[in-house]
Amino acid sequence: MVALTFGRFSAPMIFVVLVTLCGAGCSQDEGRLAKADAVPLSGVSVTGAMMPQLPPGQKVGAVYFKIINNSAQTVTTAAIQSPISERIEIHRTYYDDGMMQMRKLANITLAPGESLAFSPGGHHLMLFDIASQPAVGDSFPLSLYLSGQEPLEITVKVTAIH
Ligand SMILES: [Cu+2]
Repeated sequence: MVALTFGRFSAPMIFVVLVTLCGAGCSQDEGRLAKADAVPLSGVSVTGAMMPQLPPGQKVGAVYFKIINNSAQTVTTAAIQSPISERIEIHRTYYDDGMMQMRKLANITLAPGESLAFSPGGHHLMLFDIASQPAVGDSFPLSLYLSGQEPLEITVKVTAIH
């Protein structure tokens, strides 16, 4: 009789205990995984983001910065957005017969530990159809999406043309 009662209650009790343990342990793990998918990789950073001020009448700007991948995984750019431009491309300057040319790149990929400087004469972001001329000293936001990650939110400072 005692054994039967024990048997009757033990199954649900164990079930509850397991669910409770799992509720604490498992959901935390799931939360961690979900976060790893959604949060910007903490090891990827962008520094020194700047755009030389556009000459009067010009609607195309170049943005430079340095991106560093100190995360443990290879990252690839997926999309770049900014409220000041509907069309942003990754370009690389090269010289053909002494003539400066630009090539559009689909994306850039950085292995763990790699960094890449976007700088005049090299890689840059090209922002087309900039509607309003930002003044020197102004800044604007730019979202850099890395595949499978939340975007890196970058502040681009407008600098004087040298
Ligand atoms: Cu360009």
